[in-house]
Amino acid sequence: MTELKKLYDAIVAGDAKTSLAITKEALAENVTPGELVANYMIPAMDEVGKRFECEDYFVPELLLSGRAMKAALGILRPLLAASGAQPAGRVIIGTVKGDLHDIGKNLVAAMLEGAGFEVTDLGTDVSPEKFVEAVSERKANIVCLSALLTVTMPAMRTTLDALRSAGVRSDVKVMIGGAPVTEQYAREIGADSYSENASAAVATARRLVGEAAHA
Ligand code: B12
Repeated sequence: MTELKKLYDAIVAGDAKTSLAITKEALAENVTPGELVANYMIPAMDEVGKRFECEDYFVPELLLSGRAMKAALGILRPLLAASGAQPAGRVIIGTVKGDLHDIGKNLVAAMLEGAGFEVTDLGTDVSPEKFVEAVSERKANIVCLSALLTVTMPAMRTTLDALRSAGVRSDVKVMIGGAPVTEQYAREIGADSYSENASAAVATARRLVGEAAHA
């Protein structure tokens, strides 16, 4: 019987090879993808986030852990989709125009995916027009905007303006985040929510989809 805690340990240690191997072994032993994601992978990334906050971990460790998480998600994603479970919601995510930081955005995307959301990642330096196009095309429930530079934060406002001008603002919830972003800024620009980190983003995304369903 595979010791599943090793999956948690591999992600925290940034060991993609082991994370992939344990995931394969666990699946062969009929452990469900949902159990792996919820009980081992998300808690591992939470731990990685905590270590980064208290400066035990730095950017290289974050990247390695993100890669180990992605390696396991790569084989789980099709299984999660094939399990027939309805996606928890459709999410568009990207780093706003002018900004190339993507480590945090990738973590948010991976956690949302792990939590059963269908995620379309537009990458970095994404123009407002590209966000609008993706929201309309994918019929997204939520659009997530990331910014790490104070000088690129205004692009969040511009993106919201573009969603309004295109007449799709009321179709989609807007969640924003990134180190310089605050709850107050979210209110100021008329976003629906702000989340401080990737695990909070999952809880907020679930709440936003629930609110939209009851609107
Ligand atoms: C790594 C890094 C880089 C890398 C980026 C690599 C990559 N692929 O992302 C490189 C070297 C390319 C880089 C470049 C630059 N950087 Co830089 N960078 C950083 C650094 C060290 C870490 C950022 C990071 O990845 N953090 C780890 C992740 C996990 O945390 P996070 O991004 O905050 O994400 C978490 C939350 O914020 C949240 N979150 C993030 N996005 C979203 C989105 C949503 C929707 C939600 C809900 C939540 C959420 O959840 C995440 C996970 O918990 C920071 C310093 C720091 N300590 O933050 C500087 C920093 C952000 N960079 C800075 C600067 C100035 C630059 C440059 C302008 C430097 C230069 N002169 O060229 C360029 C800009 C390039 C550009 N146009 O974007 C400054 C920004 C200052 C400011 N306030 O504007 C910082 C703060 C460094 C500093 N102290 O001066 N950088």
